[in-house]
Amino acid sequence: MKRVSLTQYLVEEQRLNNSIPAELRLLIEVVARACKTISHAVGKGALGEVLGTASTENIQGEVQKKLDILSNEILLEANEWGGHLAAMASEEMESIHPIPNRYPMGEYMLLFDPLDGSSNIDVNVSIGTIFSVLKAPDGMATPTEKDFMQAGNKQVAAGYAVYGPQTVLVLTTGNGVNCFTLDREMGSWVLTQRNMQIPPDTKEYAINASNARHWQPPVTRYVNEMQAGVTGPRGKDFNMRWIASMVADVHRILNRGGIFMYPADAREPDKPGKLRLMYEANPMSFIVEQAGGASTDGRQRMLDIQPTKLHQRVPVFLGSKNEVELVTRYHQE
Ligand code: AHM
Ligand code: MG
Repeated sequence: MKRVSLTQYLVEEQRLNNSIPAELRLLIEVVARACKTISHAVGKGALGEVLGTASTENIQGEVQKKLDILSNEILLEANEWGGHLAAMASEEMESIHPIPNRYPMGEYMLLFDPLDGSSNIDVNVSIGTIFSVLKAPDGMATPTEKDFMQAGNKQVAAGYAVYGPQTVLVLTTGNGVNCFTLDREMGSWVLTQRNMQIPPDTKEYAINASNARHWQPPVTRYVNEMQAGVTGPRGKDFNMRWIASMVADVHRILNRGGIFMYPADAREPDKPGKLRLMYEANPMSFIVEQAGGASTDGRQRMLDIQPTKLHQRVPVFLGSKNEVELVTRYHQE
């Protein structure tokens, strides 16, 4: 089998579809290289002294793990010097990170969740990195948080890496979704799945059911109907999976369908859900839509939401199209 590397894929994609200019290619390759470094650190585990908790909290008031901080630093350092970026933003940093003056400024802006699935780090369950790429607004001089306030439909690229039994990188630049597997011996990303497609129907759902008593009525109705199985209104049995790493749950859905939900609930009424719009929901929604799936906040298309805050939270319903449409209809009724 002829192996296609990430670099070859990006070059050919630019030649064929003119969709990946050189600066964006550099950006994607740099992010992919950083993910390789993170994968290496994750793989060392206790031997690399990377497990456990740091003594700090992030802007969301969550206790940071050592690997959260390390992964954030790896991504920042890798992306500062290339001249492809104007600024970065991350789940682990309160405000945006402009490119230091000593480097040239580029036209893209990068957002990331450096290590998604933090609760799984110390127990050797799949975790990952999520990233989203926006273009800097025309005429931007000094980047500010306001420049990042662009709807998800403005993303020019998005992707995630999963550090699991295999390390994979899933990528879209708006022309379908492709998956690359890290060849650990050669240190290279090899194209292993072209044009991933999410089947429109599914019998599998993912939600943290321990929050059931806090759900809003449309979510309770939707889940109850699935749980009623073959004798209920849906007329079929469903299966449930919850990895507690969005990257891993989404990766399963890209491979065999399913719906992933993290609704808003009554636990913390002033927080609309747990997941963050700009570096979790938006990149995943771009990927899911590019693979033929759908993504909403329960009421409207995720990618059309106009962000107002960098760390804004949002309810998430994404995956197989017909299921996302059904639960969204329940919210609208
Ligand atoms: P993180 O970015 O701090 O790791 O939090 C996001 C994660 C998602 O990956 C996952 O879907 C969710 O939180 C799990 O939440 P819960 O602990 O409620 O199961
Ligand atoms: Mg996360």
